[in-house]
Amino acid sequence: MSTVVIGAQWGDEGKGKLVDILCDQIDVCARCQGGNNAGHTIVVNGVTFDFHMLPSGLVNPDCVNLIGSGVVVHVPAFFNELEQIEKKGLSASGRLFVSSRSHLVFDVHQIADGLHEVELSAGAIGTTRRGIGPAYSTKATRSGIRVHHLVSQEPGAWEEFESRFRSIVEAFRKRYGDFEYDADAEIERYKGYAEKLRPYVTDAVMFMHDALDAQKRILVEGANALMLDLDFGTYPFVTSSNTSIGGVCTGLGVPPQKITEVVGVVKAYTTRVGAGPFPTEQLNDIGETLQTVGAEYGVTTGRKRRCGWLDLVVVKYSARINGFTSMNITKLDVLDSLEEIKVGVAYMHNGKRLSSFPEDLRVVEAVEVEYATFKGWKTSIADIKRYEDLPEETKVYLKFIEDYVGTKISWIGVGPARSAMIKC
Ligand code: 2SA
Ligand code: GDP
Ligand code: MG
Repeated sequence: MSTVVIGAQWGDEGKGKLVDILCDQIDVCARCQGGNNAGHTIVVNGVTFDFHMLPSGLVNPDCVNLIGSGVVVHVPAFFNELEQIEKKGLSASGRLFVSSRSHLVFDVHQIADGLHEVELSAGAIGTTRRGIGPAYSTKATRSGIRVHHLVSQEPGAWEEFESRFRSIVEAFRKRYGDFEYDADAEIERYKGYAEKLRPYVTDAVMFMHDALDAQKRILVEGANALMLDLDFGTYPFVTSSNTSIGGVCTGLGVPPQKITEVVGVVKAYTTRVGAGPFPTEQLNDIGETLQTVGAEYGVTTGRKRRCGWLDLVVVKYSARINGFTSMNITKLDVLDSLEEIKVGVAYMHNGKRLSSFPEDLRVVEAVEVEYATFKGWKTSIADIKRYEDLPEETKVYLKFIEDYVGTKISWIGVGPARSAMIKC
């Protein structure tokens, strides 16, 4: 049985918290795409954990965790993050693995990420500058370095690593001109990392299929979200991986039939970090309230997140592509104080109602959003544990979402803590 958790909007819906809750009944937690651009905050017994590259399943001491082949791995960040969570009392010993097929992100990719953003100037994507785009492009041009290249003990392997590495640096120098980067020192540093990383490395295809054959309960933790998908998001204001359901198969080497559940995580309003169109954005008091009450800051970069109303055109588009079998509505408590709550239900363009999310960003920028308006519940729902106990106005809001998307709500988040989740 495998369950996939995917963000339905532009990220930061609260996937980490759901993954943590589900991991109670899970044997294996796997990441399939992205890198340390992800940021998942999990609050357990008052302790806050921030995960970037490591799977959130590490919070459960019985859960084995995998960084899959589709993930791009910055090795120094991997060890840094490991050290941070170990300081908070978690042990990853014997239950954290990295795919030998994962591509490596080097500091030179991060430098290139920054230089590219500067070059784009006003058209910058607003990346996390973690080198994600450059690392995936190195992979796509077949010049990349995979984990096995680094840790291999086969004759000639280290020489290949070195030569591939120098070619990567040279290519970026050709592209961006000279920049400060000591390639020799980096190669030396990676000699040490090869030894340090080797115990974590595994053949992730075997790992996943052994787990499936043994009927292990598997959870795949999506990073980023559908609207940041390289193919289906608001291109080019997207990340460089497939954040949609397809990324699970390509990133882990598992066939689609093995995916039994796909939970779409939907924030009760919408946020976005970085540039790009955002039809329901509220550049006013409402946006400010959502930002402040929802504490909407990037986990990786600390950037303020842009905020707006829930956009069901986006959620429906996301549900179709990902095949959500149910949804987790999160951060519903953030709407507690609002007099009225709006929800985007359609896009109008040149007097026509669009039938799906448009691919052309000029159109996305130009659409007029049609809203449905709901009465706010004006009371705290933070301590509510059962669906039946929610205010009537809240139930009306939730029912509308379910009906519009055509997918049932299985979980409702009413606060950041693990305990603040209603199971429907
Ligand atoms: P990148 O760095 O190449 O993946 O950036 C490309 C776009 O993808 C967006 N992106 C994200 N959006 C939301 N959350 C992300 N993770 C962090 C978090 C972000 C942070 O959890 O808060 O700390 O700023 C994330 N990662 C990438 C990014 O904003 C670009 O629009
Ligand atoms: P992810 O990237 O989807 O895992 O989400 P992030 O961790 O980046 O951002 C979600 C933020 O909202 C985190 O700070 C969570 O602690 C917090 N959070 C998650 N669920 C809820 C909820 O139901 N209510 C409130 N108030 N906060 C939540
Ligand atoms: Mg996040």
